[in-house]
Amino acid sequence: SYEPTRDDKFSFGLWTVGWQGVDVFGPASRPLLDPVEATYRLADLGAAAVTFHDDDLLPDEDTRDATLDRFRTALDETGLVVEMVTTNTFSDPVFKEGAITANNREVRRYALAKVLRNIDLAASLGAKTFVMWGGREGAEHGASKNVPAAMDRFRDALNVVCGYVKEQGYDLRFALEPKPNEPRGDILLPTIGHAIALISELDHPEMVGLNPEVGHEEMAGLNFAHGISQALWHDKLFHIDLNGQHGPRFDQDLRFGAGNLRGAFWTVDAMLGAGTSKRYDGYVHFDYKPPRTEAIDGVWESARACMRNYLILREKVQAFRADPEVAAALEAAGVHELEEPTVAPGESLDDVRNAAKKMSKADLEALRSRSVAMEALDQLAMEHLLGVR
Ligand code: GLT
Ligand code: MN
Ligand code: MN
Ligand code: MN
Repeated sequence: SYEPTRDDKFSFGLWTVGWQGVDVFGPASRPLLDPVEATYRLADLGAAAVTFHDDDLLPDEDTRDATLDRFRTALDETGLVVEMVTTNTFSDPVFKEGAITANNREVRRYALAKVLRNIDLAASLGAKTFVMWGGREGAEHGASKNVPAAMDRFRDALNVVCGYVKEQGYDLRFALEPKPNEPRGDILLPTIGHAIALISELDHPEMVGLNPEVGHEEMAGLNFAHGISQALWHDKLFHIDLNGQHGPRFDQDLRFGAGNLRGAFWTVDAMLGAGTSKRYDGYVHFDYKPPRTEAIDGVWESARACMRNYLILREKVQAFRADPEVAAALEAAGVHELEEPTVAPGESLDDVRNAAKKMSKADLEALRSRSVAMEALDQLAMEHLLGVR
């Protein structure tokens, strides 16, 4: 039936369905969508949670309190929760040259104050994750950005916000969202790997993880399933942004399942642990943009499709992992052998050297010409995905 339930923990950014279609070449193609109304609609469609930027929900001071009241009522009436909050440190031209890593110190302090205010709001709404996407942290010009100094400022800002959350006793963790480019020519922390490396330099590394987005890694030509698998290994997959992308080009933010469909299959497999016990158990969050061509009916259809495609792919992945022929193919490909340490406990490196020395020419030849049987394994996955198994 592929009907979402609250147990599926689907979550949407209010800016996703709320995107009016403004792009580099033209103005809005859709009218403004009231974020509170969007909350009711997403609940009807089967979502369990919503997320937002300060500016999505509360664009001006005059209406801030009234909108917050209406929003809290919507949460009460629908049972939806706010699971994540993020700060818009990219739209206002004040952030044109960066926010927490802008060269201009006044801008950095203004950005930090905006983030701190939004942390208080996130905590008051019960959010557990606070995303930081540094879309304007970066450069277009050589020599215009001292990258080591920018890393110092990034580190300092994260240390400050972590310290603040601890001091206030909030139950909130931070998730960095990497992106290689757009809107800046080159963005700092361009990939999952770069972000993980910065986290290890922090005062409270346990409080900071990642919010990887499918399209952002694929814009860099990277394998998203591998990226989140490594993040899981580091215990850093705090949150996720699911969407679709057709390879390295502008950020398409397609609905989940569109674009690289095989990648989406392996993404769901990785989220479910890829046959291991390390799985992602957070909210299944969609960050996409209903294409500018669509009217409001297409907006709701695309939101429905994100969840539906996830449920279809989850079923396919589970069938793949439960298929006895797949179990045999995994065995034939020696996949489980990798779980065995290369040097056994108690063995010395001389044991390893001696074992290598003892290998005959024939032993080596056998290894060189061995079957890895991976085409067969991959074809089984393909056939599950294509619906013929
Ligand atoms: C912006 C960006 C997204 C990020 C949001 C979080 S902002 O919409 O394109 O990828 O997830 O701040
Ligand atoms: Mn994107
Ligand atoms: Mn995102
Ligand atoms: Mn986006």
